[in-house]
Amino acid sequence: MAFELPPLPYETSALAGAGMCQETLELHHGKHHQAYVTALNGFVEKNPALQGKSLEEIVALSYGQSDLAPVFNNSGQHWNHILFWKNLSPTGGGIPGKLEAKLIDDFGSVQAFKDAFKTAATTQFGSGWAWLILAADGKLKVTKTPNGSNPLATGEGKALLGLDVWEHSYYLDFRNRRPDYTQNYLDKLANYEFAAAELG
Ligand code: MN3
Repeated sequence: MAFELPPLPYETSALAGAGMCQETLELHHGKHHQAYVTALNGFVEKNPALQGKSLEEIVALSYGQSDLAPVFNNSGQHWNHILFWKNLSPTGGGIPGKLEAKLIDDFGSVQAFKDAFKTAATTQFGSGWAWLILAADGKLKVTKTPNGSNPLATGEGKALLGLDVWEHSYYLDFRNRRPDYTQNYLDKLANYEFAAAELG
């Protein structure tokens, strides 16, 4: 069965008031994410070793394999964007009490978490992602990965929030200002309700 582009959980115009315009979502979801899905399906079609495997299995088996780098890049980006759309909300920015308490426990304060996330997002050189993960030791941590990689591949932990810092995700709304895009995400777009639910 071929992989498919999941529908957005909101209208393409829904996030405009929170700093992500309709054109950004149309291009990012309809063109960029679709291109990863199409490319991945092409690789699966040509490689029997990938057939019948789940997306997570393909990410895991292609990670670090130079001959499978294009498979990893496209499967990783498909996985990352599935999470990314769930991580955005027209009414984002509000942190539920359960998650707030854990952020304070593990980072010292909500501000310290936001500062760490902003640093990760802005110091990722070139394309990549910033993450809030639940690490194996039970603590929340902020990490970053290049290009299509993610915490599933690296085994660092369970991804709760992933912010796309490829230029295609912010250039129409924030031009070259990645720090402003990241700050806006943390304050207005991030779906902390989703992250709190994933905490379990
Ligand atoms: Mn993207």
